Amino acid sequence: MLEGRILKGIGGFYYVYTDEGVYQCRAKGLFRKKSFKPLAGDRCRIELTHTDDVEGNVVEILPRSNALIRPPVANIDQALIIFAMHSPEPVWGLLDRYLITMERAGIGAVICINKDDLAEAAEQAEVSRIYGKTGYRLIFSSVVESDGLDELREALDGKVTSVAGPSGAGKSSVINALVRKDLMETGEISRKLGRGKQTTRHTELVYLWEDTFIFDSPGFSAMELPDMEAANLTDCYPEMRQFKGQCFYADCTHTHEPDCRIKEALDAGEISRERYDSYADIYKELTERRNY
Ligand SMILES: Nc1nc2c(ncn2[C@@H]2O[C@H](COP(=O)(O)OP(=O)(O)OP(=O)(O)O)[C@@H](O)[C@H]2O)c(=O)[nH]1
Ligand SMILES: [Mg+2]
Ligand SMILES: [Zn+2]
Repeated sequence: MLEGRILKGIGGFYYVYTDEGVYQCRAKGLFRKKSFKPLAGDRCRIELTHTDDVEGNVVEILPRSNALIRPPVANIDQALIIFAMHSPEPVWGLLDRYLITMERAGIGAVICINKDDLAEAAEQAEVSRIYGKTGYRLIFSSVVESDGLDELREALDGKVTSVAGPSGAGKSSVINALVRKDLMETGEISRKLGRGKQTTRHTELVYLWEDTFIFDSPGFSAMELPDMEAANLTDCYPEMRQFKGQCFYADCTHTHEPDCRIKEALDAGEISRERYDSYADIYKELTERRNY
């Protein structure tokens, strides 16, 4: 019996990373019957077999510390959210939605803004202004110019990190640059659509170095908000959360009330206008959703 981590599940096979190497395994009928689906990142026990088509059987999935639906991964320590400065153009509202999902899941996030080589210094400063006060670590990178890679390596070291971001942002390219090998397939940006073409099709856990793994996943262009009360949204914006309980009204929504500490912070530049607007948009969406 060996213990390992599921790297990926494709076509009924599970590829399990162990100290002795990677084994191609089947999951026992047990899982199928209970409609339990092993996820990439699951820690498991395998039994080695000696049949022709498989090397082992996954006989047990160990308890998960967490699991996400999008991307479908288990046991992650943090999320790395990768957006591009250009090509595809960043949609910050989508980044905010992903951050909210991670806040709800209690998982820390690092923001990586890739393709820095395509942007002017002023554009980088603009992104820093919007996200610099959020408390999230913000790393600018360029695979083309090998920028920011050491900072990324440091942020990932010793952790299991899930990567997310729009198709074409350069998720697989960044992973290849980190391992200094063309491990993951990368794709072009469609000139006509101005976005990526979903080059990565499966979620896969990649071994980077000792105790350090990263998930590559297909990009997404929409992110559903978690099921939550609008009143809890402030908790999902770290730069707003710090002012909790400091508004005049205990149930202040920070949208129209007087003596609002969040509005004061906005005026003082402690919260960026873009992040505040994103809060207000999503707040509205959450209240409207509850009326259905
Ligand atoms: N200029 C520039 N291009 C980059 C950079 N990083 C990646 N690219 C290019 O962007 C394109 C898309 O990169 P991928 O790594 O396939 O993007 P992805 O996020 O994995 O996309 P999906 O797998 O579809 O989700 C490729 O043509 C890369 O060569 C960068 O830092 N600068
Ligand atoms: Mg990819
Ligand atoms: Zn308020």
